[in-house]
Amino acid sequence: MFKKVLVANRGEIAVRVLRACEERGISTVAVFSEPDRTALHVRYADEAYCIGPASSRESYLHIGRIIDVARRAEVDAIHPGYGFLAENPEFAAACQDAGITFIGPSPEAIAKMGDKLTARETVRRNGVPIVPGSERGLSDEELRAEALRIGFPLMIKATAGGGGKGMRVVHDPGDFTRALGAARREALGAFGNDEVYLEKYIPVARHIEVQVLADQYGHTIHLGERECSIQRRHQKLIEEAPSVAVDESTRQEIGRIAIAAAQAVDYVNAGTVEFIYDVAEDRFYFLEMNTRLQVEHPVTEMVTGVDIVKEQIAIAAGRRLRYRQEDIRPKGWSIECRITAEDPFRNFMPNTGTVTYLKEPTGPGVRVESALYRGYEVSLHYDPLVSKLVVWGETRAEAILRMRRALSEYRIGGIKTSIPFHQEVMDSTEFIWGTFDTGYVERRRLQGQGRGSEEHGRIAALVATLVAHEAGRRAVHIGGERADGSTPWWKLAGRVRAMGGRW
Ligand code: MV4
Repeated sequence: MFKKVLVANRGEIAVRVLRACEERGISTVAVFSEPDRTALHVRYADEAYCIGPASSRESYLHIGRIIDVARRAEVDAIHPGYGFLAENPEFAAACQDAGITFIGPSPEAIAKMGDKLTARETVRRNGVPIVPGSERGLSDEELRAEALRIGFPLMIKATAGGGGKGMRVVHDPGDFTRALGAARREALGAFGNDEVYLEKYIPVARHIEVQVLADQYGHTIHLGERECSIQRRHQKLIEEAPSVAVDESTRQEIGRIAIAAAQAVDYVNAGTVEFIYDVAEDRFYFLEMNTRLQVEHPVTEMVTGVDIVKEQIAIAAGRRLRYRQEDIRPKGWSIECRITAEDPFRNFMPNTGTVTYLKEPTGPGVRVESALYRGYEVSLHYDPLVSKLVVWGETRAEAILRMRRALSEYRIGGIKTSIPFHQEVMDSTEFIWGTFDTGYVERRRLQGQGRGSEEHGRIAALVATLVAHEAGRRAVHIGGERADGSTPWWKLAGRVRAMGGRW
């Protein structure tokens, strides 16, 4: 096992990885930018080194400085967390060249999945369903012909893109040529590469992803799915495991497909295979594979009992997977709310300030992954994510009720956070019944009353038990919402009676 690991990240994820090292008896090294000198990850690590000024380019993205510190501190391995250098094949290769283990997949696997056309083509050859679309190396003229074959609406996506960057929907054949030009220019500006491809557009979709783990000996397992459809401008806000849209046989099927996708690139370590679920057609398609630990990994940990970060370290150290697929038996339900330093009443405007008061929730089924402390200064240099509130419950309803309780206990003074947004979601019918799709956040208007001021939210959540647990079937829409998306409790009661449920 490694003796010393460097964590090339900041914030809550750096702390998360340091905790895994601590449990494995591994010494830890943190790196930090000048404004992060007093950050929690710096205090948690055994040693910490400044790697530059606030600018990420000059600190957390600076491969040379990080490798220098790793050499100086004589670490065996580097964990990249998520974001920053986590999916940079040059960084993974630079670690290798310095004789340091990169806790993640090979540079080749990262590069193959990072190029979205290569990823599509590679997984397709392994029997993975992909959205009907175009292949590589087509001229604008040939793409236009392809567009007519695929049909409208369609999407133009940047080959070097991913995560929603460089995407465009085209509804009308007359708009295609202009959109293609604009997409190419945008891709060139953002990624230095103007290659694009086409996909049939899926108008009503859910974002569902499968966690995989693969060791160095060809053993690959999946840990079930996460539902990530509650997002805004491609930033996920709430995730849960499992998904109400996935039944047991579908779970096994998309699990097998996720394993096939990973094996197509000889994947090693933890990764996530992202699917788009076509609600109208009831079909799953591969979208992309994220070759890193994800923000939302805790919900999978809560339902499977697997410590994904500790497994990542073991895999990188050459250990065999401790689990066979049959050992993975998800239990209960987990939900994560991303707490960001954004004002949900001002269009999620990022805000700055000093945390003047802090009381984080605890109690049964509550887990907080936080970088916050009293005196912490939120700046605009980095991602606004400051904390993740994760709950577990026996049923989805219990998880929702726990989240409501934990959100109401969470007190953060001095900065505005997204907590009021989460409180309203926990009261909304669409969320409680699980009938949402990726358009959910855009459709809603935040009411601004903050936490559910009425009893109906709590009752609605209780009622969800009958759907998620007792009825054991996919969510159904009940209708009758108020303008704020909540539902009068008597309508829920009537629905439950109609379903033959207890009230
Ligand atoms: C799509 C799609 C519909 N049709 N592709 C967004 C993230 C990136 N991984 C791929 N994404 C999507 N790809 C096809 N062919 C819908 C999404 C999508 C999305 C699009 C617009 C607004 C919000 C979205 C949320 C999740 C997924």
